[in-house]
Formats: sequence, C-alpha cells, structure tokens
Amino acid sequence: GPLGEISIPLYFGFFLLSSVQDKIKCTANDFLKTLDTLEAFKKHMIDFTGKEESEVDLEQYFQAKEFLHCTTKFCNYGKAEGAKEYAVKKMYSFIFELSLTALFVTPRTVGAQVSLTEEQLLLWPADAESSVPAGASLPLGSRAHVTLGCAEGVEPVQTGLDLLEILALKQQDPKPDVVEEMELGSLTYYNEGRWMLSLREPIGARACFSSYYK
Ligand code: 2AM
Repeated sequence: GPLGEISIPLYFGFFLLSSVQDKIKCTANDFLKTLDTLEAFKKHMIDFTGKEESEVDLEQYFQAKEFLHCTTKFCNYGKAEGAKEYAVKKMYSFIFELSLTALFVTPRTVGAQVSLTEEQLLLWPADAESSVPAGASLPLGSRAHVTLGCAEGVEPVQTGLDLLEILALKQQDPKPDVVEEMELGSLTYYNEGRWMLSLREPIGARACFSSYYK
C-alpha cells in the first residue's frame, strides 16, 4: 500500500554503538598516522598526491564519517532494485556483534572490512557482490564494510567497491608480499594506492540493526 512505499528507508544496516564508534575512530586514526610515517608508504605517496615529493596528511585527506555503520541494503527510499523485497522485519533493532577483520585505505576511501556470521548473512542481499571486478568470484558478504572516511568529492558507495577490488586482487595472489608487520597486524600493498592491514585480533563491534532516513 502507499504507506509501505513511503516507509522504505534510504538504507538498512548495522549501526555501531556510539562507544564502539569512538574506539574504532581512534584505531583508524592511529593506523593512518602510522601509515603516513612508513617508508613503504612514502615510496608510493604519489598514488595519493599525483605528484612526486609532496606529502599527504592522511587524517586530513579523508573526511571522517558520522554514524559509523555497515550498510546491508541500500534502498534509496524504494527506488533501488530489490528494495521492496528486502525482508527485514524479524531482526529489527536487534544488537549484533560485528567482527572487523581488516582496515583498508585507497586514494578514495578508508574503511574496515566486516566478516559477517551466518546469522548476519541472513540480512545480506544476494546481489551485493554483483559489481565484483571481472574475473573474480567472491563469496556472499565480501562487500561488508564500515566506511570510515572518504576523500573530498568521493561518494561513500565507493568504499565497498574499493574493498571488492582489493579482495579480487588478493584472490589472484593469495600470498602477496607483506610490506610491514605492524602492532595491529600485517600491512599489504596492492598497487595503485591500495593498502590493507589484516588485523591480528579482529575488533568486536556491537551494532544495532536498523534503518536510516535523511
Ligand atoms: P557505504 O555503505 O559504503 O558507507 C548512504 O549513502 C549509505 O548507503 C552509505 O553508507 C553508502 O555507502 C551506502 N550506499 C550508497 N549508495 C549505495 C549503493 N549503490 N550500493 C550500496 N550501498 C550504497
């Protein structure tokens, strides 16, 4: 009915509890600060600046996000494909423990990879990975992430695409050279400014499954 149509949100997702958000933002900022000082990163700084011998302050480079969350279904108020069919009633406002297993940085976005449990995957749309790069086939839930920041002019939708790209490269070369062992985990470089820090200890992040309207 008409009421059903107008009640479809911009998107559904797992919204990190505010205490958790503060913790993750700190971790991410520490990571960006450290990354900025690494010789290996400086060597590839041009990926971010576009010119030789200039510096980048990664914390300034990315605009931090409010309401950290892991989008499950982008509905665009019912205009996105499959928005109306996305059935969610059962777990609405339930609290879940998300597992953040990696941090990644590209010249466009910074985000955290989320490894969903079987139960959480029930909320994951079947077509979320339909835009994987050619030649790759990634399991359901591969795109799950929390956007931590975007460079100027970059839309948040880019974070998931950047993650899929990195995972596709990882699939082609499962044992790429680790650039640096950091306190939090192993840092790998995937060319063209793509960095991934696989966390030694996943970060547990409690999150409320809900929806967002502007
Ligand atoms: P994000 O999940 O990477 O952060 C509102 O724009 C939210 O919906 C953001 O969180 C954004 O990206 C996500 N989003 C926007 N467009 C999208 C799309 N086409 N597919 C999936 N998620 C999208």
